[in-house]
Formats: sequence, structure tokens, C-alpha cells
Amino acid sequence: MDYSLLWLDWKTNALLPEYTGRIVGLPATRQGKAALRELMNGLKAMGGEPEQCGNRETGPAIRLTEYLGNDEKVTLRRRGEGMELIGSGRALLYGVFHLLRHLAMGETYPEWESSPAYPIRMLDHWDNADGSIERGYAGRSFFFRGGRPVYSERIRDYARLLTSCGLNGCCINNVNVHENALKLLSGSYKKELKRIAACLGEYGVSLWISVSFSSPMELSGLDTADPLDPGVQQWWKDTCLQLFTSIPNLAGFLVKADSEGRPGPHSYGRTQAEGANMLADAVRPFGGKILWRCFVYNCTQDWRDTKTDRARAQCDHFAPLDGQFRDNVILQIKNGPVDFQIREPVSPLLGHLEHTNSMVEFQIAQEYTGQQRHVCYLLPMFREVLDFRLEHRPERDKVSENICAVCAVCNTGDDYNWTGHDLAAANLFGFGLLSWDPQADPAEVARQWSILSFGSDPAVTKTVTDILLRSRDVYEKYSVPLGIGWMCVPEDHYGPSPEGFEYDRWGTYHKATHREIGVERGPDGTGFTEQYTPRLAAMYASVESCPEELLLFFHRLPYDYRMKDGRTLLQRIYDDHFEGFEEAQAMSDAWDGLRDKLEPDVFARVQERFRMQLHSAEQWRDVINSWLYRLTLIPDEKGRKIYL
Ligand code: GCW
Repeated sequence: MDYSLLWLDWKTNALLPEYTGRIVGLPATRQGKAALRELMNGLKAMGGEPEQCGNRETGPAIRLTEYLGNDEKVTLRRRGEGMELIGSGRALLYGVFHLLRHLAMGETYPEWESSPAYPIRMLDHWDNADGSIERGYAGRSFFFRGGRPVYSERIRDYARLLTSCGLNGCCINNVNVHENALKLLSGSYKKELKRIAACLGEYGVSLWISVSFSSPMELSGLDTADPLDPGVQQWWKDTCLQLFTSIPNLAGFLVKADSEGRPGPHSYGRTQAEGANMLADAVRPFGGKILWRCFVYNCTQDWRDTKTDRARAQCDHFAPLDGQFRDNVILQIKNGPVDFQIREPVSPLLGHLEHTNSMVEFQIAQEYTGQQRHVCYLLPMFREVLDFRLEHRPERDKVSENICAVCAVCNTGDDYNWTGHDLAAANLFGFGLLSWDPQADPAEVARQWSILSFGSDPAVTKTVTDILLRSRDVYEKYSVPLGIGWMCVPEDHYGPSPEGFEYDRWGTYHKATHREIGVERGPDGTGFTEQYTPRLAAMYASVESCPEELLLFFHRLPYDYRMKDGRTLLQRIYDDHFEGFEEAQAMSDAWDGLRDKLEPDVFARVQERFRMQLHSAEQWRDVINSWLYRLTLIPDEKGRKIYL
């Protein structure tokens, strides 16, 4: 096998309790059978010798009790000296993986009664038909090769990984739908899709595909894709009939429309709701859903235009449309108002949709957070977003209570370790657990992941967990300061380039001069703060009450502005950059200390990533500090060397 099984290899030293020696119960469905197989194989991999006893219960055992249906609620409870798992076939899968995980960690009776917080918990792949991956940092696609989808055993193991951490959906192709990917709709790859869908389905994972809004023109030569045109509507209906009837496990479409040059309803003078609803009507007979992205903004802005603010765009476009979307449309909203930066406020649009389904889109592909060469554990950020109180509706105030689904842009590829950086797999695992339970504790998730991935030596667990939990703050310190965003190299988005986006068209400006830096987003500026409810709006609008980590997201300030601890803004930035690099060095040293405790190849792979991280962190430190020093001519108070 040319890939690892990540947290599913069950190589642990756990002492298995007696009841794990007998398995009772004969699940009838494909998913139930998969659960039984996983249980047997998992116990064997842990050194057990489980015996399948049919329905005979002759002593302490694990009993699998399968209910018919598709419900995801699962119960694990003690039964005499043994355990019983109760649920539908897919719920048994979650139960089995939960049991195996906890046995592997040495827990004897991991009782659990749980339902996932959301019915849709999925990963979005940005895989292209040619096998490349947009913003992919872990090799090439394992869904596509040479212009078409391909089935392989790896997809089955991928499905196992997803289910084992609670995920149940996967969109296999990029939201930018080009070339052969267009044909996923047309039936050209029906056989391949069917095979992939069946394989995912065995593990309770639904297939989604991204489609282009102008498919009727691109695939069939219609002269319009206007959502109100009857011919267009019929085209989508016919296409969906073909597709959904041949692929039963297809859940629906993900659509990036009117965004970064992609076609959409705006080209025909129609609203986002009219566009989404037309597709929703076409998939409805098959129980399908439309995930409609809200990443709609003007990406051809002139840097001299002081009126337009990209942060405002999503609310400006979508908030007025609340209530106009069909009930099988879900608006997919990035966690922040701009674009997956290391620090952004929570997207205010998440509060505005009272009568429209919405979901949060996170990104575990670390596009702006170190591209899986830097360690950056994102669960603390995701928890902050899900816990954020929008203050719109007291009864369901938190983001986590306002949404009906979650997704993350995926960080996998065909690298041996799936995620490029071995430690980046913690984001995949963690996102899964969090999507099931938005209250999951990032520290506990990191601990579990570390034990399952690297074994139970407490020194390893402690070091790995510490590294993960510090990593986001460290990355933030040496990279982009105080929520300002961007400052990375255009195109590949890796490494520092403080003015790289400054005179470009993307609307991501900081407008730094020798006196001040930042965009004012309060009422006297772009008015972005007004998109929040009054208390939050006032909090962000005032420099005094704005959380310091977001200061330069919301405000334009002089470099000698005094931070709460008395340092100037500029000195804070200098200090963060020096400290951030030192802390990255300390994380790398801590990893070096594990040399004798880990498998040599794992140790070496991560060590190599730390080498890349340190090189890049040093660049970030030096480029940002030198740039600010040369711009302001204000020296570092501590007299450290600032140079390129
Ligand atoms: O951040 C940008 C990325 C694009 C991506 C886009 C999006 C898939 O740089 O590569 O396109 O976001 O989310 O649609």
C-alpha cells in the first residue's frame, strides 16, 4: 500500500477487555456489515482474537443491534459484562469507530449516546479533472486522473477515514468547474461516479459534485443559462433525472456562481435566489440539495476605490434575500467575511439569515495558514467561530446554533501521509469530530489524535498536543499582523509579500503609508461594522473596545497608537515577529526531542516540515519587520537586528 492509514491503523498497546473476544449480532445492511467488518478487523489489528458468534450470546460480548433506517443516532451502552451498540447501519459505523478509538486509547467502557449536531458534515475537494488540486498541498487527486474520475481502493480507505471521525459527505471536484469536470453532469462518467458513490455510500458518505451554472451552454450549446428561461429549467430537470436515477447516493450540487469570474445568475439580471432556486427545483424530486456559495464579491476593484469593501460584499448581496431561497438550498458561507485568513472576524452574514438555511465553510487546506508546510492546528479557530454569539436571536444565538451543516475545504491528496505534513491530519480528524459535536474540545481532540497516530507514550502525547495547541498563535505572530490579512505572495499565497496584493484588483488593501496602516471599517469608514448587531457593531467600531487581535482588520491606525499594554502598535508587530520565530524554533526543538520515541520515517518527515517552516517563518519575520522599518524609520525599541 502506498499510503498510510492515519489514525486507523490501530497499532496500540491497549489491553483489550474480555468482552472484545466475542461479537454478537448480524447486521443486515451494507453499512451494518461494514461496521461488523471494521469491528473485527480493528480488534484484530489491536492484537485481539474476536470470534463472530452469530446471534448466540454466551458470555461477555460486543452486541451489534441494527435498526432499519438512516438515522444517525448511536448508542453504546454496557450490557452485562459486555457492550451493546445500537443504531442504523451507518450509526453502527460511527459507534464501532468510537468504540475502537477509545479501546485503542485504553478506555474499557466508552459509553456514548449521541446524534450529530448537523445532518450534513462534509469535505469539499478542490480537485480538478486533470488530477491537479487547486490549493492542494499534499500531492495529486485520488479522485481524478488524466481528465476523468477513477475508482481506487484508496477511495474506500478515504471513506473509512471520513466515517471514523463522523463525516458523512464529500464533494469530489473543485468549485471552479473547468474542462472535463463539466462532464460529470452529462453522464459521460456515469460508470465511474456510480462506483465511487457506491463505495462512499457503504460508509454512509454521500457524494456531491460541483457544477457550473452555465452547464446548459457549455455542455449542450444552449444560448443562455438564464434561470428563468424555460428551456434552461427543462435542461436541468432532464439532466438531474438522468444523473440522480443512475447514482442513488448523489446528494446534490455545490455551486460557485458569480464569483471570481464564474458564471451565475447576475449575468442575466437575476438574483442569487433565482439562480439557486432553479437548481433546487431540478434536484428536488430526488431529495437533492443545492449548496450555494456566498463568496460573491467584486474581484476587479481599483485600489484607489475607497468606497468598495470586499468584507461587506457577502452581506450586501445575500442578507436582503433572506427568506427567498427554497428549503433545499443551503447557503455556504466562509467563516470570515474575506477569505480564510489566519485572523478574521466571524462573517456577519451568518446572523442575517433567519429564514434561509446556512452552513459554515471552513478551510483545512492551509492556503493562507502555512500550506501544510507549517504546522497550524485550526480547531481552536473553528471553535471560536462556532461559539461566536451573533446576538440576533437569543434562542439560537451562537453560530453553531444558527447553521444546519458544516463543510471544510479538504487538505488531502495522494501523498503517502494524505496531508503532506503529518501533523496536518489533526485538522482532518478534528474537523470531523467538531462537525459531529461543535462543543468538542480542541485540546482533547489533539490528545486523542496524537495517541491514535503516534501511540500512547505520555511524553509524545504531551509534546504533540502542546505543539498543535500553540501552532496557530505562533503562525499568526510571525506572519500577518493583527487581522490585516493577505501580505502573502500573490498567485501561490505562500510566504511574505507585504505589498503583493496592494496594487492588484482583489480588494484586499492595507494602504500602508509611513504614518498609518489599515482600512477603517467603522461607520466613518466603509461601514462594515454596521453589518453586525448594534452591540457588536459598536464594539468593533471603537478602537478602544475592538479586540486587539483584530485591530488592523477594523481600523486604520498610526504606528505609534498605544496598545493596551503600553507598547506602540509598531513595537507590538516587531515583538510578535521576533517572538513568533523563536516560538516556531521551540516547537521544532520539541519535536527533535521525540527522535527516539517515534518511527524514524514519521520523525524525519515532520522534522523536514519544521525545517521548511523555520525557513519561511524567518522570511516572514524579516520581510514584515524590514518593510515596516523602512516605511516608518522607527527602530525596534529593543535594538534587535532588522534586516533582509
Ligand atoms: O481563496 C480563493 C482561492 C481560490 C478559490 C477561491 C474560492 C477555488 O485562492 O483558489 O477557488 O478562494 O473559495 O472559491
